[in-house]
Amino acid sequence: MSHKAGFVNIIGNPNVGKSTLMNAFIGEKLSIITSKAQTTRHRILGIVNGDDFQVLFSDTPGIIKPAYELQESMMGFVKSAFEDADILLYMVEIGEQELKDEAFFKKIKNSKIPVLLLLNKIDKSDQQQLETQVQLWSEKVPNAEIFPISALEGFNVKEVFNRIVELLPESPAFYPKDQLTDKPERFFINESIREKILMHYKKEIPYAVEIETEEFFEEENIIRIRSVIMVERETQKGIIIGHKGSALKRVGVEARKDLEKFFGKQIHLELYVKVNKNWRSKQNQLKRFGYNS
Ligand code: GDP
Ligand code: K
Ligand code: MG
Repeated sequence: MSHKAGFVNIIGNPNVGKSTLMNAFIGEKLSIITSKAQTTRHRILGIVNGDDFQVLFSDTPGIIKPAYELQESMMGFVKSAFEDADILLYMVEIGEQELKDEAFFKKIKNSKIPVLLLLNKIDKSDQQQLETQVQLWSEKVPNAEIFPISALEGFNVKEVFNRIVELLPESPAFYPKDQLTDKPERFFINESIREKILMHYKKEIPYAVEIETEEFFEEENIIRIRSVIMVERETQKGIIIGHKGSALKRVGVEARKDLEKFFGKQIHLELYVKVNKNWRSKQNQLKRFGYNS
């Protein structure tokens, strides 16, 4: 029996819905989603297996102009997404004009591999606007096949998936067929905690935070986890903890609920906060958190 497999990379501006789409394809919450830009910091692989195919999706951080070391590294993940893909999913949202980065836009237009342009969030548009946008994008990126979709409501997601499978090259599987992702369990723990911090704290706080899971003990009926929330300054530590520990407690409770769903087991989650001065600007610290190869 012939077998198809390949890498499919999802790129686009921040907040257009890339992580929502990847989770819709996978059927699991692999990639965290919030309404804030820069929610996704790493390149995350999501695997969909069939009897005769394997699709390897990469969710990437949105395209931005790097302002500090962490962002430089994030854009490295986006660049690598161009280099090893078999199919590109270029996602835009209804009403968006064009990619902020001219160089990326050129790469997409000159792409040697198939490009599917996904016009997302059409649940927010009417027929008239939709037609205008499809026309606009077909002129801007003539090499792309255009799919209007709603990643959130699942509209046309199946059709896009079927087209992807059609376009996949003949190849054996790259990963075992029961594998969902290339990231270790600790990664998802860290990301669940970071998602709650993105949701509940304002301004700079979420961007100054990194999570490290120090302990992961799986017992028969429970998983015991201890994670540290790293911040850059003493003042941020106080904010994370909140009045009598109330803010931190909320993060812990909500993250635990998500993790119980993800692992299908009872979770005991212990969180504490530590100051790690200016980690975002230090190469060695970024390496430790997996941002540089
Ligand atoms: P990313 O930054 O490109 O990964 O975008 P996310 O997947 O994190 O989504 C950003 C925001 O857009 C979130 O609030 C999502 O719920 C929302 N969103 C994603 N897809 C859709 C969609 O199809 N329709 C609507 N209305 N909102 C969406
Ligand atoms: K986002
Ligand atoms: Mg994302």
